[in-house]
Amino acid sequence: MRMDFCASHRFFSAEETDELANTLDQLVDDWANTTLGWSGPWRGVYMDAETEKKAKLTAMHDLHLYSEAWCRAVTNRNLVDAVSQLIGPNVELHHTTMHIKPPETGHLFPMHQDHPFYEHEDGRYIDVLIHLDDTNEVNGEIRFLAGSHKQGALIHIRETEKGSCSPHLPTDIYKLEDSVPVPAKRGDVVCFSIHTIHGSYLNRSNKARRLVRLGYRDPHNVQTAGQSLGRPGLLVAGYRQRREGEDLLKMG
Ligand SMILES: O=C(O)CCC(=O)C(=O)O
Repeated sequence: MRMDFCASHRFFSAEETDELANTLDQLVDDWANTTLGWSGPWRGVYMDAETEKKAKLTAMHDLHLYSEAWCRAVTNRNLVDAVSQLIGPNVELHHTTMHIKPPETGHLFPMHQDHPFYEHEDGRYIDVLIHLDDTNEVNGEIRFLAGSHKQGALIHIRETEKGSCSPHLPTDIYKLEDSVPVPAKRGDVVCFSIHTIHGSYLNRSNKARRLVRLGYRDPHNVQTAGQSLGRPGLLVAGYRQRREGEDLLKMG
């Protein structure tokens, strides 16, 4: 699998994808939250006032702790082997996160790296998007800035005069219109680096656009801040090599 700035592939059969999609819908009914999503001045740049009030995101973390189908997905042998080719041989699952753009005004993502959301010491970290719907320019397919992972971790805007906001890159320098669309089919998997700059437009279709992000890292790539800091994850490929003086994992 070639990794320039992102790579796309199929790992799940139609039946497996149906099961994942149905379970996702159940998780939405039972557990997920629908909110305004990310905050920040970028909302006024990309949306008029009326759309901005309506734009929402349905999200939840760690689906694999709630569903056996998603637990099987994160340990899918072919998927894990592919991630292992990119950052292996040793691979640890860090998180899973559902992103659903509701119909008509489903949440836009300004250009950003994922690094500020779960900071790690180096680039041995791969994000994997599992698509549960076909994506295109109408429902807001994922878009990448080609070659951007080579810049490493960038400083993001996190504060405005109104207080803190969701990390994002300056909209006058990093523009959605300069990014490369990566439309996908239901069941497709798209992989990219924690340092790849990406974003997506609003969902303007009359159906939800559903995907789940899986984060995998080299177990020696130490997390320094953000989502699930300090929590050990499943070792899905290889072995957790013990470093000089390293203690056993702390689970609590
Ligand atoms: O769901 C999307 O369109 C964007 C997702 C995203 O930005 C992310 O997973 O970091």
